[in-house]
Amino acid sequence: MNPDLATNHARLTRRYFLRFGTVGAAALPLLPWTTSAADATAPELADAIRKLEFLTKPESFGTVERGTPLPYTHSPEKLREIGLMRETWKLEVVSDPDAPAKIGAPMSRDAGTALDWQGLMKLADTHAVKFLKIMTCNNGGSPLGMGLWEGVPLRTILWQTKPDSDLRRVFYYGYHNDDPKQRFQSSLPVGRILEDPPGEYPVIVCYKLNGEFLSGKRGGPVRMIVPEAYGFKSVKWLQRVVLTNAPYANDTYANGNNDVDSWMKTFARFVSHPSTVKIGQPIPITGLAQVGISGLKKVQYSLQPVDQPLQPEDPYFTQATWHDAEILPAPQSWGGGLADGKLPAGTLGFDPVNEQPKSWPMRYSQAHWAVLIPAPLAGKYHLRCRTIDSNGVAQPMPRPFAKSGRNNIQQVEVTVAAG
Ligand SMILES: Nc1nc2c(c(=O)[nH]1)N[C@H]1C(S)=C(S)[C@@H](COP(=O)(O)O)O[C@H]1N2
Ligand SMILES: [Mo]
Repeated sequence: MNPDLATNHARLTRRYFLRFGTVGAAALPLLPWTTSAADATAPELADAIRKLEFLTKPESFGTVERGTPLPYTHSPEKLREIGLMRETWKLEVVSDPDAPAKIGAPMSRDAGTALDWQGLMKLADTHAVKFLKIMTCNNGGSPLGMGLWEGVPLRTILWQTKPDSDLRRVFYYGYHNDDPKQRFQSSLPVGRILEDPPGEYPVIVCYKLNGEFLSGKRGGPVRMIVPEAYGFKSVKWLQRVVLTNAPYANDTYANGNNDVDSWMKTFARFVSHPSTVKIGQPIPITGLAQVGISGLKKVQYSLQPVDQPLQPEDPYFTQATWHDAEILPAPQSWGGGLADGKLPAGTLGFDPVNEQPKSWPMRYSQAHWAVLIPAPLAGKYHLRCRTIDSNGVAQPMPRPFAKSGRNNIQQVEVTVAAG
């Protein structure tokens, strides 16, 4: 790459980010991020950053759903009958007849011991937790939405069944029109439910997204949320948990050739970029990075003239010239429809006193990033972005296989017009 471009880039980046963190929030009442975006040298980038919203409004989420009809589209009478309204919802937690776990107190509809909404809310009074989690389909090109999820740890409910022995795995599924072919199920090792590795959040039986009760479309009244996993583990319209001595996964997604034991991966995507700029103009770029199990150290971009292709034997573009973008700090206003844009007190991962994140970026969440690319020569370019995780590994390594979560390097075309 043109060495002038690199030097120029360093200078511009320094100037651009000189005021990073020094601009008072008071001076930027409308900006969700306290960054150098207010710098008059880059109004285009300031505009693009202003448009970023950290949390996704529930109605703006992408959706992956199955069912004919979709369960939440039934009439209100039918929804009441099938337990897809809060007043009639019930959760069964029972032993697997095919590989029984020994439990002392099954929670079943037949015995009248299933957990109902009131029971769940009673548990919520003392056990509710909330945390940030990005929802991503492992087969999707980019995340479906970023949420603040609230629920009761599944283990709190599991212990109520008085499990004794022969319990190795937990199967679970939701309402499926009483048609076995429509059942969408997932599973976890029981150890993951009973114990959270340090720094990890519990698997929750979830009833709120961004402070509001879950809509039917988002999986309400109650869905599972598995913090570190791709979306298929977070079963919607949850009604049945089966405690089993079976040692294997029975996930519906296993039938689709998916890796059902994949932690979320770290990868970058563009949010905004121009497709054409005039010569002499810098290129304002914004993006997001999903923060997977190995964290996020850097986001980088590369601008490669289309007529100077890289070696075909370098599918991950490791030989390209990569420059750092700026990872934005935690937002001042979280968006997503939260009142005042504020996260509620007690959100996991935040300091209870100063209400700031204990670390940033946070795993299984996202970070936004931005960069103003110095004006390049006229021509057509491939613009790419990638992450470097906290182990120093560049995307799409260390796990490049698509069926454990799609994390290919994104490429877009930008034209720098001569006249
Ligand atoms: N009951 C049920 N739960 C489900 C699904 C489904 O089809 N039925 N799809 C799953 C898949 S594959 C994904 S990626 C996530 C998507 O969650 P969202 O639609 O709330 O964004 O929901 C999961 N939970
Ligand atoms: Mo999915």
